[in-house]
Amino acid sequence: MNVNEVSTRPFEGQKPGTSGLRKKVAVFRQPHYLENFVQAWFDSLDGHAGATLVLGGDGRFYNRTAAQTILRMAAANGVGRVLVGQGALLSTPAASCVIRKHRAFGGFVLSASHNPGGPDGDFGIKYNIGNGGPAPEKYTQAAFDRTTTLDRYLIVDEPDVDLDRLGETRLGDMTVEVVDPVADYAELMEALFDFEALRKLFRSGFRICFDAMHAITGPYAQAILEDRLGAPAGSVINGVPLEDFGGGHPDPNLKHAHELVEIMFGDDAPAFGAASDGDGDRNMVLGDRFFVTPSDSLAVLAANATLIPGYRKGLNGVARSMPTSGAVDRVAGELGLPCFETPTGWKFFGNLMDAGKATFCGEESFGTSSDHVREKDGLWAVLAWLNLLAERPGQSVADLVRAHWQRFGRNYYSRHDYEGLDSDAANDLMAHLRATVPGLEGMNLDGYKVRTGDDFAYTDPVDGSESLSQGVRVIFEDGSRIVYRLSGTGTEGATLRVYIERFEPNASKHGIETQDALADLIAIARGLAEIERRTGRADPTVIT
Ligand code: VG1
Ligand code: CO
Repeated sequence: MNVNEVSTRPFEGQKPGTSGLRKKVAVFRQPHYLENFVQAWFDSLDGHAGATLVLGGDGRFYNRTAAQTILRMAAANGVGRVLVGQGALLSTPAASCVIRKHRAFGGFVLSASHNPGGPDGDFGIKYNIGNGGPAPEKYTQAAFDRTTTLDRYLIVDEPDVDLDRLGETRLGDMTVEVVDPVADYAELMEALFDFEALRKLFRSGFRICFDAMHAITGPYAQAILEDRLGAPAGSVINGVPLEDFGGGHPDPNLKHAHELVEIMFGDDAPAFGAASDGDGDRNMVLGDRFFVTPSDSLAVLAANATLIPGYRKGLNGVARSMPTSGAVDRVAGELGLPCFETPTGWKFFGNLMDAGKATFCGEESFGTSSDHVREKDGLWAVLAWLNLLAERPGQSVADLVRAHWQRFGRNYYSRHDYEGLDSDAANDLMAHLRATVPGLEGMNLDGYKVRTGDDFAYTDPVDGSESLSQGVRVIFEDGSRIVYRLSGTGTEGATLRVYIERFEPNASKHGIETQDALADLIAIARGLAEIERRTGRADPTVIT
């Protein structure tokens, strides 16, 4: 095996964000850029020599090139075996599944998730540890520290591996096994959900529309929903993964999944609609002319979990990210389940799930999953909803959600994103909030009395690690909240996220349009942060 030691110099800014390192493709294509980052991982990890790694990505532009580079570097760094998805494909939840099932040491997932792809789009890479989940902060910090001093990387001088043919090959002293990207994942889904009940549901004429948005979930949805469960042909739309996602923005929300939204809000809509994102970990759930907020989705699934075979015994607990609405907290309260509040990003759920403290976890950003893997899982959420609907014949998605509100109350909830802001202006705005919000305690803002104002800090209940400055919160006496934070996944300027929530126990007031129900708080949120004056933006770019 011919190992080359290539000399290099550190690149600035290789610090992983909320979910790995995300940059423009042009940045990743600079000579040595990807190699440096990957070498920093090998240098900071302990125990990968001779071990098994998993590799795959969402199929976006540069996915294949990056996969070949990582394979050559893995061989040079002494990795024993790499399981790689055919075509260098693996959805994020499938990568997590494969790592766990094959007891791999860890894995690299190539994805920039919901960010646009193509030569002018974004690329990304994240490292997952042996539990199948995103590397916690102590690992990402160590890898980042290493990027700042790196002066060489190791790579073998070997031809490309044929990643389209299933089976084993050698690359230097390392074994490369090309695996079916769908098989292990589909088998896991079959173990959790009542596939027979789902087949019966489709035989009864139940119609769905699943929008894969030309991203990675297409082959998974096709294999599971249409081939195994018998959903009518054509139930999966935009099912062929494309390197640029067909020019779209593979983010399953009401703005970007507009084709699905038109179908579900049009005449003769199917009973159920769903979409997933670039790497398959997000989901949006819709009923016939009805949108389910991700926070409500988590709460409804938690309240009804025992209807699903894999969760018949009940949940150990639930967890949500801090900005996610408190809808699931109410379910936990009533069912007597522990409920955890973590910072934004799936990596914070891993310890809770490993310790058996949380079974269902969710984020307001269209992420829901359980401890079957250690990532959020779009198709899992879709199958969970379908399983509930199969157990509640005659009830629509809207019926289920309205009944849920009636029982637990409704958390009106919305997120307002201000994208592409000047970074300095956005940082100043956050600094202003950090300085002023603690002083608001006890004050009355347009009829809302402030209970607390702080910057969210988290101490992991399992390993005691601390994460500071995870979002500025203004919490009112009636439980309403405004949360501000800057995105850690963008690649251009800064994105300010403002999360607004109000609880409404009274069922006769559950029919208000969300933005109207939150109008007072939205005005307070804009005023407190001086958004227009500081950013020049009168309105958000995306409302979810
Ligand atoms: C966003 C979401 C966060 C999610 C993260 C990764 O992060 O808010 O909830 O975990 O994306 O999701 P941020 O820092 O931009 O707010 V994915 O599907 O992009 O891996
Ligand atoms: Co994603």
